Amino acid sequence: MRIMILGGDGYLGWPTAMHFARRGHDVAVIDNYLRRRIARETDSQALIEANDLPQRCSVFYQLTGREITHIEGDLNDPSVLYEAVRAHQPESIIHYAEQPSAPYSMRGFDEARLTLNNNLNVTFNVIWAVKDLVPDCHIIKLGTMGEYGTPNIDIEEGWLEVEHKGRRDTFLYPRQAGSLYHTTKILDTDLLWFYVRTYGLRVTDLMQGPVYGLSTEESEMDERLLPNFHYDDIFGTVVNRFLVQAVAGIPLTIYGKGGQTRGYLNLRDTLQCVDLAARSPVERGDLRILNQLTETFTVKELADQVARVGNRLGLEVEVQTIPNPRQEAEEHYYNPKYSGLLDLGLQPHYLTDAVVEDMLTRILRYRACIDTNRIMPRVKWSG
Ligand code: USQ
Repeated sequence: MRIMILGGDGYLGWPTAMHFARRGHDVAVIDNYLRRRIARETDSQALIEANDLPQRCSVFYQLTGREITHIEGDLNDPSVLYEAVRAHQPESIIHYAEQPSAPYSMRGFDEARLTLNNNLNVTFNVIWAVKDLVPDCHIIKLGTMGEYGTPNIDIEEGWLEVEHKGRRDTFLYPRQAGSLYHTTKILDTDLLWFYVRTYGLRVTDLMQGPVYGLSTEESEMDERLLPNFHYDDIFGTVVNRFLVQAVAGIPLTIYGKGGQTRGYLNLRDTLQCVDLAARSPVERGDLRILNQLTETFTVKELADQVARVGNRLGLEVEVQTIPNPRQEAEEHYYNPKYSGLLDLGLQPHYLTDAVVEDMLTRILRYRACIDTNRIMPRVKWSG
């Protein structure tokens, strides 16, 4: 398959590129290093900062003999995307090219505007490039479970059948996000759905929960292939943050009551999910929405597990509750359906104590690089 990965420098983008290239697919990645720039600007650099794409592609080639084409370019500029699509003629486009941080999107006017413009423009450009140049191409878009928010009813997989005054119809499941970043993903879904209906595009929109993990099958080959791994308050997701806090001897930062429940998955399972989606393209005119998670936890359950395993390793881990910088429900109903990817064949890697121990052990090697100024939340939703 000819695959283009937009946002190929990212935490998910680079492992995805290696995954497909190693399996013999023809892979091109595009990135403008936006995340690296805003990480520098907000003093939120990764614990393990990956080399740039040309260097990593070269290491990967030396080890596997497989080439990954890399393009540095800003996908806000339609000509960059059109040129790349013309040259590569992708059968699948995996679209990760968005500003991915909820806290960054809530930091102020400039950050909110950048998030809104970047995320919507890139999705819009992808839609048009596919429609004009490769209308059969399957767009696989990374959405987020955060699009649904935390409703007091079960979360269905993308769609809800509604009965109203004796009549029935099916609509996109109601969405109500908790940050501007998550809201841009809702708007992406609406744009995609409009253009799927209008132009008959093929789209899979993956509603992903927070991801954790440091390594994948391919990154095990060489440390220089590791994805960038964030633990800061801006780009670090909660499990990765707790692991680093445990190693650094900082009490784990539960925001508020800690009853916030989310659907989590291992980085290795993100690759499986995207692979399964790519190998089962939808028909023209279909928008398939899949909830991408393997298990649910409260934040407090996660903290307790990391503390328990960390203490077994002799780390003396404490757990603290700090005022919640976000506006979100801290105790709520949460029952998402997520059978679509399991039906396609997903074999989950669950967050067992052994997995936590393995991640803690890996992070211990980088203990000296942890900057403790990047732990406490620096962005408040209330401004
Ligand atoms: N949290 C804490 N303590 C921390 C960090 C986070 O209690 O130190 C809490 C948050 O308040 C939230 C939950 O943990 O309730 C998850 O936070 P997160 O930072 O791991 O995830 P979030 O900001 O929601 O965003 C992440 C990714 C995003 C993805 C999303 C999926 O950065 O790209 O879309 O997870 S979801 O959360 O399901 O919307």
